[in-house]
Formats: sequence, structure tokens, C-alpha cells
Amino acid sequence: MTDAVQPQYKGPQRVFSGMQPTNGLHLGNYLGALQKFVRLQDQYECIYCIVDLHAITIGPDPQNLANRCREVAAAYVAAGVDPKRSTIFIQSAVREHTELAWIFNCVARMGWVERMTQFKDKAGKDAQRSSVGLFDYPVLQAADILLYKATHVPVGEDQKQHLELSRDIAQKFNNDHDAPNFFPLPEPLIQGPGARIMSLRDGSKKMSKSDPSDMTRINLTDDADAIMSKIKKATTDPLPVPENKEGLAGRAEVENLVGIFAAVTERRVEDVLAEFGGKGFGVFKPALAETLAAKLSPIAAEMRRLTADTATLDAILRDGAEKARAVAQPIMAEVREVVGLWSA
Ligand code: AQP
Repeated sequence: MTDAVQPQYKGPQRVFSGMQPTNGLHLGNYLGALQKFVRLQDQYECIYCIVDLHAITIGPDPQNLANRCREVAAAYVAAGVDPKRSTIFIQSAVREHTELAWIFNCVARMGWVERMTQFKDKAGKDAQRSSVGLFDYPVLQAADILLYKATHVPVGEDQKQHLELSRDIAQKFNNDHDAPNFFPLPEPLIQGPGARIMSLRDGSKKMSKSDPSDMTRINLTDDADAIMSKIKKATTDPLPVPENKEGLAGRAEVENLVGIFAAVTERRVEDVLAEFGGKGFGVFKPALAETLAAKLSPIAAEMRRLTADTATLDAILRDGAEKARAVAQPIMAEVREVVGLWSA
């Protein structure tokens, strides 16, 4: 992979990110990405997508897909993304995503895409039976970002490698077409305490929508009782909470819970350990569960209100698609020209 430094890019600074409507969003999605989406609105023009074309790489779900998209839109708005300031839209409503993805298929090299670890994780042992779409997922992701010439992409740590691929595709496209500043090389915005939230049951696996056990994650829609029960049953060990960061070594599940507490309360891990160090999990876990419930229950309530109001959500999504097209279509027209495609 190249670690290319771009010559001066003069285009607007723009944020793009997306989430898959594969299942309900969880705490990892919130702390790793959605919370950043909200904050970035004060600084940048922001475009937030619901990536339904990515969701179908795993398998068809025609009965639920549209409602799942609405649920993700509701989560964005309930968490604080303002549809008046930011663009919220569904990927498939802007056809240019797939057109640019094809062009990028002709830019990306097989070796680059074959290195992507997420494909290996998601495809599991039987990669031959995976869809070609799942393999090509990171190329479509590059198209999502670069269709808007986005300069910044807030994501969790699991997306770091895909973002590097997007940068490589942008760089190669620019080089191949002798257009050094055509696409920006998008910067991942990953840092922060919530960048990698792990499963509540296994500190070596990330918290994930697709984990078959609901007990491994906190869903944004979980109520206070469900949160308490999941946190109480979260894997820990018989030792008390350590008093300093060194004491977290080799205790991945404990490190995860302390990290969640720090991320949700916007405190440093050291400060959380100063408060709870030496205390047992019988004290720490209820405090964590109450903190989480206090943070998430207003979001869950607003999500419920919004998902019941399909007309309002659909109006937000229609308006968002229009705003997204207004940015994407002129950029796609430029791409077609740079590539030399016929236009009447
Ligand atoms: N555990 C996590 N910790 C921090 N950030 C996370 N993200 C996902 N899991 C964690 C971030 O959430 C954003 C949206 O992710 P996605 O919808 O594209 O799905 P994903 O990255 O494939 O992970 P999920 O949500 O667990 O879904 P499945 O189970 O379907 O793989 C991204 O910015 C991601 O980094």
C-alpha cells in the first residue's frame, strides 16, 4: 500500500461516512462513528449515507431493507445529525455510486483488494461461496467517498485498511489520468477512545451487528433493563478493577468495559481507574450500566418516535438524496470526461 502524500488539494473540505442497514446499530457504531458524525457538523460540510448496496453483499433481504434503512436514518437524527445542516441519504438513491465503483474496479489492483482482512473475516472459511460484491465491497466504499471528493472520513478502527485502499485508488486514478489533484486522498478520522469497542463476551472480537449472540453488544435501542443485564453478564475476571493502565494488560474484557466507561463519559481511562481502582465489578458494572442507559435512552426514545413517523423520515431521505445528487452528478460528469467516456 502506498502512503502517498498528496500535492496541494484545493477543493472543499468535506466529510463523508456511512453505515450498513444490516441490523440494529450498536454501541460500537455509536462511539466509533456516529458520535463523531454529530461533532463534525460544527466544522465541516457533512454527508452521511446509509449504504444499502453494501448491505446486500451479505444476502438479499427485500422485505426488511427499506425499513432497516429508515432505522439507520432515525439513529443518525436521534443521535444529533441535523438533516438541515448535513446530508442524510440512502446510497442506492444516487446511481453514480455504482458507476464510479465500476471505474474504480478498473483502477484497483487484484492484489490490493485480496489483502483486505475484513473480506477474509466476513467470508470465513468458504470464501469461494461469497458474493463477488462482498469481495468488491471496499472498492464501492472508495467510490462512495470519492464521488463527493470527501477529504475526511470518520470511521471506527476496523475501517482503517479500507480507507488506505481508498487513498490508493484515488492516488492511482490521479496518476493514471495525469490529474494530480483530481481526487483528494481522504483522511480517516479514527482516533478517540471509542475507536474499537469489543464484544461484551470476548475481548478479542469487535462488537458487531452480525454476531449471532445479542448478549455481545449493546444495541442503541436496548432499554435500561437490557443494558443492566448485558453489562452484568459481560465477561470479566475475579480480580478487582485495576488502579492504573498497566493493570489492564492481559485483561482485554476489563479494558473494554473501562474504555466504554471513559468513552461514554468523555473522561480519560486513567480518571475512570482512579475512581474505580480496587473496587469489585459488583460496584463498577452497575455504575457503567446506569451511565450507558442515561446516555442511550434519549436516543432510543427519539429513534422510536422517528421510526413511527415514516413520512417525515422519507422526506428527510428524499431531500438528502437530492442534495447528494447535486454534489455527486457534476463530479461524476468530470470523472467521465477525465476517463474519456463518450458523452453526447
Ligand atoms: N466495534 C466497533 N467499535 C468501533 N467502531 C465500530 N464500527 C463498527 N463496529 C465498531 C464502526 O461503525 C461504522 C459503521 O459500520 P458498518 O455499518 O459499516 O459495519 P461494520 O464496520 O462492518 O461493523 P458492524 O456494525 O459490526 O457490522 P457487521 O457485523 O455487519 O460487520 C464504521 O465506521 C465502523 O468502523
